[in-house]
Amino acid sequence: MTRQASRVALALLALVAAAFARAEDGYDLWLRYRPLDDTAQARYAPLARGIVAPRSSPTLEAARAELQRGLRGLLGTEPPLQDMPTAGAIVAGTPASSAVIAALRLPLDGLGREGYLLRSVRIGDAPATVVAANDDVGVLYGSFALLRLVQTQQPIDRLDVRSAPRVQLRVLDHWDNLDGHVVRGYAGQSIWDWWKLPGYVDPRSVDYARANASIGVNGAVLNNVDANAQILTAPFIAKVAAIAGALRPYGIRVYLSARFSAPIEIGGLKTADPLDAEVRAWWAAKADEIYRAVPDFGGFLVKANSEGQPGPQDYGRTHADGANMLAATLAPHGGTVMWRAFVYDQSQSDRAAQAYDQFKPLDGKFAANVLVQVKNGPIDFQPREPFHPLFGAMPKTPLMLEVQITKEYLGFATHLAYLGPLFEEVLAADTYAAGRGSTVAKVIDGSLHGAHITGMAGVANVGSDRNWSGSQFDQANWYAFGRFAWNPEARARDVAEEWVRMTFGNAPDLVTGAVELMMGSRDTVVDYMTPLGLHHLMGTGHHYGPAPWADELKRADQNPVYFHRADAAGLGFDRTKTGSGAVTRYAPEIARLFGDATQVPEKYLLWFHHVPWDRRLASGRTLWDELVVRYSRGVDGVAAMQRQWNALAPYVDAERHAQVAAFLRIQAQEARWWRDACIAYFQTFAKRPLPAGYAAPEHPLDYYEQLTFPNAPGR
Ligand code: BDP
Repeated sequence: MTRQASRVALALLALVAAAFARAEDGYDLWLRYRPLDDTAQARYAPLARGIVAPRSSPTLEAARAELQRGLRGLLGTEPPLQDMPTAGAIVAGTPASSAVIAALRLPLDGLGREGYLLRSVRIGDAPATVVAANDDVGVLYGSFALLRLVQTQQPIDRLDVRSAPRVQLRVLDHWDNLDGHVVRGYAGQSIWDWWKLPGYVDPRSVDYARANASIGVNGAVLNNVDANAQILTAPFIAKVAAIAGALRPYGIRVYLSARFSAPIEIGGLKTADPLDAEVRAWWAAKADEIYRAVPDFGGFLVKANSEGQPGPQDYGRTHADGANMLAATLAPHGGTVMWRAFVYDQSQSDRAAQAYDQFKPLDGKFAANVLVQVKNGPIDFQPREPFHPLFGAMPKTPLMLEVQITKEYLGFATHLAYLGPLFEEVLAADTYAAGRGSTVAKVIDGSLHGAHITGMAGVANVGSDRNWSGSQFDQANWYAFGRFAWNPEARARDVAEEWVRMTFGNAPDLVTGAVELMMGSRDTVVDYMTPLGLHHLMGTGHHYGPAPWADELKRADQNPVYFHRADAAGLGFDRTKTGSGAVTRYAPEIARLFGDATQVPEKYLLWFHHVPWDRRLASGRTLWDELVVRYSRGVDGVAAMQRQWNALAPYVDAERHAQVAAFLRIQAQEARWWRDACIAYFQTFAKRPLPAGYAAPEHPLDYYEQLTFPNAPGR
């Protein structure tokens, strides 16, 4: 080739690559619908022959549109709409909306409103694939499920899939302020453009709704738990109604975080006492006003008497008094109160026990439409926590699990940490509340204690970034939340595999490699941040990077030194009976296990025990040596993820590959920073040398102590 010809060829290649890359910026999430390879297209081709689907409601219309859009992308042919099915066609609908479905007399019992049936049938002589449900929203969920089978290249010729959600309220909590800032958000600004609403509804809301419907999320709390009462004023209610209108066809109800003192701030009352008649009347009128604008409004999320937020205790009332007052105003409209148990008071007692101590005595005192929303662990969304002791401890109260999808304590958007294993770990944890097998999953799906109302909430990681979640892999955490809320006994590995296939592709080496990378990622973060049960060592306020030395906050129980308790003797928080006693909040079987330093799983060792530096652990190494080994293992783990990711380059489009690779480089540097800062700090107590072969921290301790991050995002 001449010089010029090769230059032209290179330029052409670059153009092709650029076009490819532009198309893959992550906006499409797991709903990419890129063409399958020829063999797979041939296999699913019959689905493109036609769709028989009623369009008699916006939800059915959305289901039809999604099937056509998905199959057009995946198979290259858009299935035409038909009145009567041709061979191979898709038939979607409910018995009420579709005569064809009604005539098939399918077993839809037990699927509820949201469940669906996917089945291969014969209509006359012709084979067909049915997407059937009792209600339109079930048809929508079933349509996404059928597309997922094609996207992940599963067999569909003898289909018989019945699926219904095991949890009723599957809700994303947006910690979005009314000025567009997202608290603990690392993916840009809020997707709610309050300023332009209600006149302009960003079409992005519809893609947001599609993504949620595809994983079964059916609720969204639109505003931050540290709520601004303005959201309850008439202008904002109109804005909320506009958003609700965009989400409604996708089966999503909107909820609002309610500020407990709103009757004073926007109602002109002198008190917000929940037992005051005027206060009750104000809230009742407010609820009526909201329901006039949003007839299917979901209800209120409340953070009360927590971290400075107002609440019923300001008036000598209990959390139950507060929750029940709001519940009474919502009950006539079918709304729900999600009352958070994330509280810790001014007492000097162990923060890990305080929510339990405040809420356990209130079991049985909440109104029927109240859920108490409990974080996965007793402190605060740490990389690893044991399950919250309230799970299983309030048999007469529906408990809702709250997890954080946004990675406030796991390296923000740049660190790759797949949270599926974290969700699975808490849901599979055995509370022993009613003997062996009383898992958190069974508490929250209501099966353990017969709860009549069930829920799971995830603090959203969604923002205005083009890729929605701040990083490509953080999309997997949104996806996993939905899948676990639908089925709390899901497996993180299966969920990761689905997501990889839909998000990147089905090549076997790609799937294996990416799933391996994801499955180890959260443990890697735990290793380089908070191994062996350490927790809350993050920088004060912004929670970015290590600051185990931090001791400046007035409240002791917000300082890292409170949590790790390093001294000359050893490391860790003694929460045994002879220590803070927090371990006694668990069922006796668990309290015995966690309370025994020789039995407790090592991953929780320093959560429950103050352990001498020279104590031998399972590895035969001393605590100090093991600590150094774990921190170092975390750093090595990131290097391994970098190698794994590089090996996947042939399978991933250039733009997404490059962004993940760049983020992994940041993660590698910051893992080293975490390791070195923590080892340098803990060594001042342990006063022991590093084990042979382990590198000394790159800088002296004071270098790390002097770093400040006034502009860290998400505050
Ligand atoms: C903590 C966050 C804080 C939240 C709080 C909560 O740092 O911004 O307001 O949780 O859940 O993790 O209320």
